[in-house]
Amino acid sequence: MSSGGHGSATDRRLNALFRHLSSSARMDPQQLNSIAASPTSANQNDSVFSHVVRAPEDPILGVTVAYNKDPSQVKLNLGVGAYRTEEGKPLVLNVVRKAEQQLVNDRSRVKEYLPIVGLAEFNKLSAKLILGADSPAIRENRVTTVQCLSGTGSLRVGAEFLARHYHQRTIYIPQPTWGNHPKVFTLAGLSVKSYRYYDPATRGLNFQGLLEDLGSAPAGAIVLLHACAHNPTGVDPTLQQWERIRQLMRSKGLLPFFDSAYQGFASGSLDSDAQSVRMFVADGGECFIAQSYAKNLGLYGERVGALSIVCKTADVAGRVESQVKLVIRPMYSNPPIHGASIVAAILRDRGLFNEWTFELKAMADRIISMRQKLFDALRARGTPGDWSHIIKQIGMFTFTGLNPQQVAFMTKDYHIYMTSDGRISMAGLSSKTVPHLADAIHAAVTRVS
Ligand code: PLA
Repeated sequence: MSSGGHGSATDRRLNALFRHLSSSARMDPQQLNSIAASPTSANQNDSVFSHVVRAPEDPILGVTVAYNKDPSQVKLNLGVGAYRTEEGKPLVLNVVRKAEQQLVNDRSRVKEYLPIVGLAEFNKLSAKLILGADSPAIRENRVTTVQCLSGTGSLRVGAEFLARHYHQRTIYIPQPTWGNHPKVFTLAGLSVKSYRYYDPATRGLNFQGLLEDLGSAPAGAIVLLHACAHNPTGVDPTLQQWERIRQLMRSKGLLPFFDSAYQGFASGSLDSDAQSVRMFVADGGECFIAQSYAKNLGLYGERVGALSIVCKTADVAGRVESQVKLVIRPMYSNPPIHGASIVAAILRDRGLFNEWTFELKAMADRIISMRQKLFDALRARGTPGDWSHIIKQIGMFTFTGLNPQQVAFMTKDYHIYMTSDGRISMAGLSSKTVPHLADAIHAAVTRVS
């Protein structure tokens, strides 16, 4: 804390935290200062926290809170991206059950702390999964991988490292993006700007806007890229477009930070969904990758993920890892053992791995079939508008184009829960519930403008 550089990083973080808290509590800084200056209250029965203002629910996880409170029999939660079966039930993959059984049966396993960077075998196999088994970067020991708390924790640890050790503290995120991105990066001490990504007129990629915005970003800026199945739009660049993005970013020295939360969910293939990342690693340049096993292995609540940092040399990678450990140790000391052990058991065993790829493909295919069913149901009802984006978009979500009033109407009259930006989780839908959703969309579009 005594060095100048470190001190200013701390100040930035505190300022960011202050801005964040004062905006979410809707208080001006003076008000907060006066509260901080008078911690005790005149009345002994008053809590020292009586000034605390109730915060709004999270825009995504709060949808589930509202859904849980609704007593309706026909209610449907299409808010959070969580896979459901055709029966509308959460799914624990068979391969996960098998791996867990193995772990339970192995009496030699103990509950000791993991190292700060987590389970070594898990880290190695996670890097191979995203970069490819034959990746030269792995062979040359230029990649450091640390186990983190799912995708969110990996993003946060990577961002905190960058805020401390990287010369450019601005990160560009797509407009729109996952709602938690700006909060994670701001609180890590980075300054957040956005680049154009989605064009509401075409419901596709605003490629020109993207190139212009990244083209005018300052040299060295960090750029957040969704590796595949962009959330919330379901719109990904083509491979040719990725190549243009790569050339532009490398020519300007922009630093890629990939968020890979859906590997295998976009196409059903783990390798196809990693192509964007592998393209950037193949050119020998540096990049960050946050991986999540929440969706593709259905390990949501186990909080298992990894942060990989691809460096130019093994020597740099080793020093970077030593500093990442200093980020993690005071944050949560070391990561939990169970989820990472499940993943390692599956990735190390060819039989279990193959079984996983089948189950993953089945989940991806079910989501894709829901797209077709919903599209057909709207066509059959003659719902006004072009709904072809439902079948064109990729991954877990459809970005419907419904406005907040139409969403509120669908929740009130049809008990359908979704985020107010009109995003629906296709993974939460089933053949049985498609007609209800199509009725609701039809009514919203024809009755609410
Ligand atoms: N990155 C993206 C792009 C995501 O969509 C999500 C999860 C994460 C990271 C973080 O996932 P993890 O920490 O659980 O690994 N997005 C969900 C859930 C599925 C959420 O908001 O937390 C969503 O409904 O958008």
